[in-house]
Amino acid sequence: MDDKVIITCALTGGMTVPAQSAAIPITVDQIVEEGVRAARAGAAVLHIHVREEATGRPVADVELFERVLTGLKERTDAVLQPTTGGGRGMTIEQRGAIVPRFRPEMATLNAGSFNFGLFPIAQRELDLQPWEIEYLEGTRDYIFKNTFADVAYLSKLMAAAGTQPEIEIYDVGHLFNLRQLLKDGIVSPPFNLQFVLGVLGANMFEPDQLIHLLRTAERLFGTSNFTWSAAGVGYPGQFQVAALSLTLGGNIRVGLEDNLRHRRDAMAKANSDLVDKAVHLAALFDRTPASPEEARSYLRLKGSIDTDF
Ligand code: KMH
Ligand code: ZN
Repeated sequence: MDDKVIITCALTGGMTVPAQSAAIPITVDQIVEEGVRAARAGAAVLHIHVREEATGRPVADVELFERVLTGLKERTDAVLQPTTGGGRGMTIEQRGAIVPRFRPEMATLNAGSFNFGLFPIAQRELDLQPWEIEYLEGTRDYIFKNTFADVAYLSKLMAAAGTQPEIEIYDVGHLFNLRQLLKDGIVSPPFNLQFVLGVLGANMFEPDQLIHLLRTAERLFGTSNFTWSAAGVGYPGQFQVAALSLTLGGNIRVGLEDNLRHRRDAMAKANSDLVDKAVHLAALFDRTPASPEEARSYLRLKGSIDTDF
């Protein structure tokens, strides 16, 4: 994979509210259209959340997931990776329901609990709906709960469904959590890790932080026991993380779930703007986007045929 890079596009999600950008896909049709365009632009993996269609509020509605997953599967071969992280206010059962229902090739598995602060967004000059203010302000008292019991619960669902977890690591302690889960036989290598930097309450992006995460994973698990990708939250963090990940030989995640700008002075008009920029950046490092089939082989996925949607 030296000359390839797996680009994941996180299309929409619990990190943002609709008032921040008209480009954030809300309805099933919008999410599907955005996913198709992102895949055409070079994303091999589509990371998926759903939103209540009337309001844009992040929800864990299985019926909405079904419409998005089937809509995307009809039109793209990209790996479809639904979230089990969800958004504020969802129980672990609600978050995990997509796994036995759809038996996806891949789903996210968040490796630790932490504060998840979105409240600074409520201080900006935005035309926020009352629910958006409540959602953002409510994160002053929000813990993104991923206890050992939660991870074990989701991990068991994924093992039974043949779903490969993408393990989200936001801070170095999450790697030590993973080591304990490994010792307890709850997860097994090789792991697919996603280092996420820039969430208020976990780790911010500094080059040393990403390098420390990578070196710690190498030390704990051995270099051949995991693949990795990195995701930066916000701008310019999303592309700074991508550039460092490309430098270090990792894969990258971009998308409107985590960042709304594709240049300092320009909002992205679509997820594909962010994927386009990632493809151009990768080209500077002599890397071209992996195809969905190449991603499946590298990430050891079972294939889209063996899913229930
Ligand atoms: N938006 C990321 C910071 C998940 O969906 O499981 C969190 C995320 C986790 O994408
Ligand atoms: Zn997500």
